[in-house]
Amino acid sequence: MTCRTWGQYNYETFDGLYYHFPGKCSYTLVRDCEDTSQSSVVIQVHNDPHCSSVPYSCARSVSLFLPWEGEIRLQENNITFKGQSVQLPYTIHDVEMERISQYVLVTQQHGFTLAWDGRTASVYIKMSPEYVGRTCGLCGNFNADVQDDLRTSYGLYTQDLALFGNSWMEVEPQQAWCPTVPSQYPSPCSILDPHTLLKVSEVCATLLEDPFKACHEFVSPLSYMASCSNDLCLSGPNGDVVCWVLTEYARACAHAEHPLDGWRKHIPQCEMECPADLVHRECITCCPASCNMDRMCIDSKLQCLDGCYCPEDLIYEGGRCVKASDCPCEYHGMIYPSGQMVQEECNNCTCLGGIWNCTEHSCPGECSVTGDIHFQTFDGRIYTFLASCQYVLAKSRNSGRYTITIQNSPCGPNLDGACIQSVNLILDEDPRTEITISNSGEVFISSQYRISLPYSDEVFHIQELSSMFLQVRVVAQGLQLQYNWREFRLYLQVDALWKEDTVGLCGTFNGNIQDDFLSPSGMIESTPQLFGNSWRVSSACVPSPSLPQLDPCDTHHQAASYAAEMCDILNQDLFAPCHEYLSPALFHRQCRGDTCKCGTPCLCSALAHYARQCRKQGVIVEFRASVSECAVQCPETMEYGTCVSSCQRRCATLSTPQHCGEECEEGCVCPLGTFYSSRTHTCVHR
Ligand SMILES: [Ca+2]
Ligand SMILES: [Ca+2]
Repeated sequence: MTCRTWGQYNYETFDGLYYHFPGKCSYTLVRDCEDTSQSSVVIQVHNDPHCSSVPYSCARSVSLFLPWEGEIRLQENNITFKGQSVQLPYTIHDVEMERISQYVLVTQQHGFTLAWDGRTASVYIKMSPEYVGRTCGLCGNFNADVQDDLRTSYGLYTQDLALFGNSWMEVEPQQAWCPTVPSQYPSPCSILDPHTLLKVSEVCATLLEDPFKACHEFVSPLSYMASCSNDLCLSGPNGDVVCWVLTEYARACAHAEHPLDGWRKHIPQCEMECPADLVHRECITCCPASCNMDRMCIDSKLQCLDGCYCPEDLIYEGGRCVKASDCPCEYHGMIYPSGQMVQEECNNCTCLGGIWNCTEHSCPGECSVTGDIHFQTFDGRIYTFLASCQYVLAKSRNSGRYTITIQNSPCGPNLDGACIQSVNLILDEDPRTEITISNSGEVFISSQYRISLPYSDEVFHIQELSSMFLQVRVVAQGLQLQYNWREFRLYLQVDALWKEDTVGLCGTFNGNIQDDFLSPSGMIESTPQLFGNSWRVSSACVPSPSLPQLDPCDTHHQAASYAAEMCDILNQDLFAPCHEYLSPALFHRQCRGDTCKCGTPCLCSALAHYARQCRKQGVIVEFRASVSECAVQCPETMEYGTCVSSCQRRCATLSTPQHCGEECEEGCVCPLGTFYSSRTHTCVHR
């Protein structure tokens, strides 16, 4: 069932015919002779043209030619694909390569498994049942008939091993001419003196005794005794070769599902030392238990491999042996040990033996409006729309319970940008519960009364979360706004209860990114322009024309190199820890366009926006400390943080407790243990 070749010149066909063929060239081991389209693998072996005495120490390599893909070459411990060195595990289309103990295993589903032991240059090939009756080469026709295995490449059946073997010779490019093996080549033992010959047969007779006897009924020792004499006649009846020939029989037993466990203990010179943690095993399954759940075990795999490996009840993982319950988990390319918890949005996930177990809460949604002017919907669609009128950002689709609008106007030196003039939030369509925030951070209630912060009533809690962010919380409705008016960044969070019930520029909050461009008329619009204008409120304002969007760096090319250079920070080391979680590509594009239009303020806004989204993934990037243009000067006695809240840090909160959420944003606040005094405008101790 397994075709094998070892010690350069020993071969056994799939159907169990052993022969010794001293060819020193390249030969086809297996190919599909019924396949005219040449769409299956061809396996060749390259023997050492200069091999003289000890065949086991001679060079050897194996090639697998994958149709339409190229050549995999195995030589000692090196694996190359199309000439390039590859690291295992490695997959090429449906061919997988991995390392198990000292073997390299190449597996193709519905094809073959090839095991390569680079140390002894042994090859073991098992074909899947699809190949019955189809193969030819030095491995013979795989059809359970040992009689038809010696078939030449031109279809002649022969008993002449030289004729047979030479016919499968392959010419390697750039290789010197290789001599054919002469007909009636002598046995390696024919030149030995009778004394040595006797010694050889004594050593090889070991295979007839215990512990090998236990396998005789499953694997005949005769052909292995023949290979033993051939090998020992070539290299002398002592030394490592003795163990190698015995190992070969033990392997054949293991491949036949009758591993000779512990045979090496009976023959001390063949005992194997293993690295710490590992033990020597006769039968490591070719499909060992793995921490990685998506493994497939297929029928063309060999039964067993021998070598140093983890004890049976442990899993080989990251160079160590671990219990299944200790398997680590992967998250965004990072490995987490079992028991570790990570947060994904509002859910906690715990690694349990290689599997993440997550809570299943419905999470709030967040929409953002940043720069000039980029939107990210609740479901994560990102688009740019030069909104210059008043628009519905988000509202309840089924009720009038809340409506949030933004009022924009053209801005920038050339009036080619759009800026938020005010943000408006109205509950139950009632002007008494209406909040307006101006573009200078002033807050009005009922559209007319300016209020001072912090402000709290039964409905609204409004405060400066930090020196940079204003926050409006509507606890009963599950709504929150964080607005940095200096840096044109607005974040809107809505509770999971608004799922399936929001529309507007923030999109339909339902987990489906495809339907986010829903217009008030119920159509799903195709472009940001059509979609954006459909949510225009004021009829006094002309919709922005649907012109093709120009790259701002073409119209402001004096700023283009500055923008390119500075925004590239997003792609560099400073932000690298975040790249795995959130690709910087889109943020970079937005940064570049905005910075071309309005320079440093837009640059810092764009960097700060990406840094904030990274923080939400748990990656803190303190970019303001490294990018001096964006440094924040805190008022005296205050300090800067990337995630702060001033909520409990005001003198007034000492007498009247505040409703504080868990939110934080970047900016300056009073250091812990101090409180902001509205009288002195500084942080003071209690
Ligand atoms: Ca056959
Ligand atoms: Ca949606």
